Amino acid sequence: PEVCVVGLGYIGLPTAAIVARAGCRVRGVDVSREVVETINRGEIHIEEADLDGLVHNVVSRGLLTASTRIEPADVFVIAVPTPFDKNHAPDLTYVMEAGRAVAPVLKPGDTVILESTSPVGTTEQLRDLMAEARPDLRFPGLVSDTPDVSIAYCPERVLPGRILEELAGNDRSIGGITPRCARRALAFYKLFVKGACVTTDSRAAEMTKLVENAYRDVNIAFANELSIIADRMGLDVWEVIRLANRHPRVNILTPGPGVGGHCIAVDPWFIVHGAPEETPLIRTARGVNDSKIHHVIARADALLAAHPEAQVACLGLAFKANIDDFRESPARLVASTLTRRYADRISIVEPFISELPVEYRDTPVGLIDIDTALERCEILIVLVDHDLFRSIPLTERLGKIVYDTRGIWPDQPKAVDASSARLSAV
Ligand code: SAJ
Repeated sequence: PEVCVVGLGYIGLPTAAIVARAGCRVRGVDVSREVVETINRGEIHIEEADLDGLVHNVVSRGLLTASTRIEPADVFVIAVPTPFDKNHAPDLTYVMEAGRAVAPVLKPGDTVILESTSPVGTTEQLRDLMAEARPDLRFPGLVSDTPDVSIAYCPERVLPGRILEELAGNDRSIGGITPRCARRALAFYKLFVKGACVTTDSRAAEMTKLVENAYRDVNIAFANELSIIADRMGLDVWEVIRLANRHPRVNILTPGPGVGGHCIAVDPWFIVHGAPEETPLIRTARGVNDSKIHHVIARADALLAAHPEAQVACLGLAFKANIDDFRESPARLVASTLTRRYADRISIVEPFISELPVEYRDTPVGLIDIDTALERCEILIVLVDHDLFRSIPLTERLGKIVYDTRGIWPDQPKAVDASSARLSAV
């Protein structure tokens, strides 16, 4: 089939590239002219393992082309952002705009698949919008006879940093507006997915995606709450978790400076918004994870105030290890808050950038490499568990005052004075 992927971001571009590798002719569509030009040169605008080689390959073989215009195809995959507004209500503007743009080129036999994380009922709303735009076509769920087009929801569930591997390897839930729609979408995913493809209806598939990320958020909240409790009690949370996880049915996740990224910190709100009275646990977990950032800021602030002469290195700005993605990053918020208070003695180490973000423009804060930080700084604040930081041996950290919010250096001796001894246990 000819495939059109709408939205060439972290999900759309890798999907377009993998579908093209499977031998389909793919047109990728994006509103950004710059993104389109970059891809048509065989280059990429995001950092993701092995994606550059793959895109270069499929573009040079003519299998993938990018454009700002949607044109007729057999399968449309919509992978645009679904942010939330200031009241945590889902903002479906981009999804509906994509539907509005696809509708005019639809023809009988086409399949439209929504992949964007969406609140329950969105796929049906998308169907309604397209049905209104195209009264000449029969849409699924609205007619008793065979519809002209198929519409399905199939959420991505790939992990940034492992996108290509997981796009092909992970199982997929494929939710059709009708079972026939699900079968049509299934035939498409079978072209490039090696994992199991399980069919269901669109509402169940929408909820499944939200539930996966809410599950993760709730479990990280448990770990983060434990870290605050352990700090209060003067315990080493990493040791407690390591010991508890030896139980065959216990698997506590890893505390950190908070939950970042554009998925886990966002998707639980879509469930809360859909059932406000029935979601005390999910809502509280969000609150715990958000407040962990402020706990870390307060602890770091106390440490810096207790050592007024010390040079400080903040290690990492990304929202998690080994990626260049800074969206909703707790590390970035911690570092910029500390910068507002202690700009003259803070430096940042972030191997995934060559220039500090805008908030540092009028500050004396510098971006330094890890060797310079180890030479120059007495205080190290670990905010991201990049492999580069994890690999620093104890011999190079001896004598440093360390606040390790990610638990990457379990062998670090506790600092001598009371305030930092408690800190190193956080
Ligand atoms: N984090 C912790 N402790 C942990 C695990 C994660 O503090 O034990 C933090 C990370 O540092 C990061 C945030 O949580 O700030 C989220 O990181 P993540 O690696 O758990 O997840 P994401 O946001 O990169 O990707 C998630 C994945 N969902 C699940 O694992 C259920 C991925 O499979 C989804 O496709 C993705 O969201 C998405 O797009 O929805």
